[in-house]
Amino acid sequence: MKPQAGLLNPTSELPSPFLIRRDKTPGQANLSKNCNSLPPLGSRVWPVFNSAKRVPPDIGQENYCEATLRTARASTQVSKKVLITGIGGQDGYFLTKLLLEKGYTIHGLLRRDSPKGRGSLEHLEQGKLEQVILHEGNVTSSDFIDELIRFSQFDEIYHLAAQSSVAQSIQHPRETIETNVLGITNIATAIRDKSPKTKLLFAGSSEMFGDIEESKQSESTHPHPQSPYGLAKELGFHLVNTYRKHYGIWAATAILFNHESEYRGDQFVTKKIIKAVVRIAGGQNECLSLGNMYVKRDWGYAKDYMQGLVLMMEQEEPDDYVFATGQLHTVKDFVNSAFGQAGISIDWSGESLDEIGSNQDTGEVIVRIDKKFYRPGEITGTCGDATKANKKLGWSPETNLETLISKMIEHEKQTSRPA
Ligand code: NDP
Ligand code: GDR
Repeated sequence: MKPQAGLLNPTSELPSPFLIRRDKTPGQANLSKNCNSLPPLGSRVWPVFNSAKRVPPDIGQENYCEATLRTARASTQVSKKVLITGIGGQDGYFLTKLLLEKGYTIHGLLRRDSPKGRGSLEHLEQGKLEQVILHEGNVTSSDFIDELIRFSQFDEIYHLAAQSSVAQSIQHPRETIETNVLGITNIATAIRDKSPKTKLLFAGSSEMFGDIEESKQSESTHPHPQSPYGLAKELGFHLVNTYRKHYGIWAATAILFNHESEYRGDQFVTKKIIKAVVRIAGGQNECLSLGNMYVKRDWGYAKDYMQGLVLMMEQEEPDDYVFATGQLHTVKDFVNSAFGQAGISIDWSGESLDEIGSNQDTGEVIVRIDKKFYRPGEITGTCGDATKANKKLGWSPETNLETLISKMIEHEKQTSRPA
């Protein structure tokens, strides 16, 4: 049977006192609630607490707990205990890998009944997933978040969980505002009231800036959001600032420009393009439908950006940083480049909604415009200035757009290959 990572139900549902599950990593132990019985597992069974890890019957629960608690306390002096919310998303994958390499004890929050299950975490190498302690719960539940944070006293929390699609936020503003506003509010408040030594890093977004009005957008650019998603991220940014300045907690926002990877969600334009390119280059008779191809984005590679987040968290003093490449490309540039890397050149003809892209060799139409993908309040261009991150953190992006596209194509070819 495939080994599984530890997954705990919301701690608020668990009877006290303590359950201590020893991690596979030598010298580390992970604490969670409930020692007297195994935690009730959710609808999906995660066989973490398999016989190998159960409390040995001959020791007795109380003694085992006390002994392991001592080990755990000792181990926290060398290994940081970190919570990543939204761990099953694109960025969660890269951040988990980076922090595991540092020897940290990683707790991850997954949404209960997520249609994606453990999402990108499934791609972690053999042996890594087993080191992650997974909690199932929703960032919108203040009771759950309070209890998790109060009990665990994390050293650091990376708050990545969000409804992250701008297009979805236009369709479903209420869900976006609920998740993206309540999530950061619950976490920051729980830290302030129940675990004030915990450092908090919030994944903010360039979407809060809105359309570009100067050459590049930096930490001092005034926000003008143009979608419910952008509005919610702006609120998160101000909330983090308020809690830092007035309530004394270590809290900071990473203002992230678009970053993509092999593990990008299917709803985003880069992944949508790559999937279609690989299918079309593989011989499928298909046409890629897109919205506005003339919008410009500053696309980077997710791993580079997560390295930036780790550097931010390592700072003594909390501060906000922009992460961006400073390079602008249109969606059409991305399309040309992706098809080009797959060996297909495109002839463009027509204008506006009638513009089409044809395969230069076969004449087949492989790209069309569909009005339904146009957005009201579209941000026509965003470009970031990461000078501060470069100067203060020594950060700079390592992966250019061509390399990013090549990584995405390679991954798509591997994973979409028929078994
Ligand atoms: P993803 O959408 O890939 O991941 C977000 C994760 O949050 C998903 O795993 C999702 O779970 C989880 N989530 C959503 N709602 C809840 C909830 N109510 N409770 C608990 N978990 C929840 O996003 P990315 O990894 O790309 O982005 C990470 C963060 O960075 C997000 O906050 C995003 O807004 C922000 N950001 C991202 C940028 C980018 O270009 N990637 C740029 C700027 C900011 P589920 O699978 O169940 O939906
Ligand atoms: P974005 O990413 O809205 O910038 O938000 P997305 O990939 O969805 O759109 C990028 C641009 O491409 C245009 N576009 C299309 N987009 C999609 N999804 N599908 C299409 O068919 C299509 N055709 C054209 C869009 O209009 C848009 O201008 C991302 C997310 O990761 C956010 O979480 C993050 O905060 C911001 O980047 C910075």
